[in-house]
Amino acid sequence: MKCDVFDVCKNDGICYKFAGRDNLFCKCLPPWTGEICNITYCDSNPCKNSATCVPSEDSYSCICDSAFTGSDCSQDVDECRVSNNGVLVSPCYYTQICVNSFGSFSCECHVGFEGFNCLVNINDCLSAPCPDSSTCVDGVAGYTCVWPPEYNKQSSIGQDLDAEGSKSDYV
Ligand SMILES: [Ca+2]
Repeated sequence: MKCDVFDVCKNDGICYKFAGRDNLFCKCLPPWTGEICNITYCDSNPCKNSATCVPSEDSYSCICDSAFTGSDCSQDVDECRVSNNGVLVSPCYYTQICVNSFGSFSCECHVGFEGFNCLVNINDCLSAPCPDSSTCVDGVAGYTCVWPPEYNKQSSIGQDLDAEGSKSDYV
């Protein structure tokens, strides 16, 4: 076999043939390796949980999704126990309950809030609970009907009696 007859070495590897020997030798360009430079250290899928594998000359590294950690991204991140200078920083807003799970977390929202991290104050005015001439101002699990001055009426506060906390999973 001769180097120049076949495209023996893949991925721009350089082919050598030593005088007096039959076999060819490929010098691969990183991150390619193997006899004919057609494999990398990522080919065995060493990174877990949809992580991105980056091959190098003699190894690989994994870039983890934010929900996972560890050199091969196989460990769950406990999003409920992330600390910033020793202070726990919950991803759930307004002191809601955070529940960690493998690859995710969920928040149990207080009454009147919703959304994956309970940041959304449910709009209690959506059902148009106030009389026509007044203006509805959204509150937390409730609303206020505000009357124009010419009506000489006190604002009235309404409560959403059906309101309850919601549980939302972050994915
Ligand atoms: Ca988690």
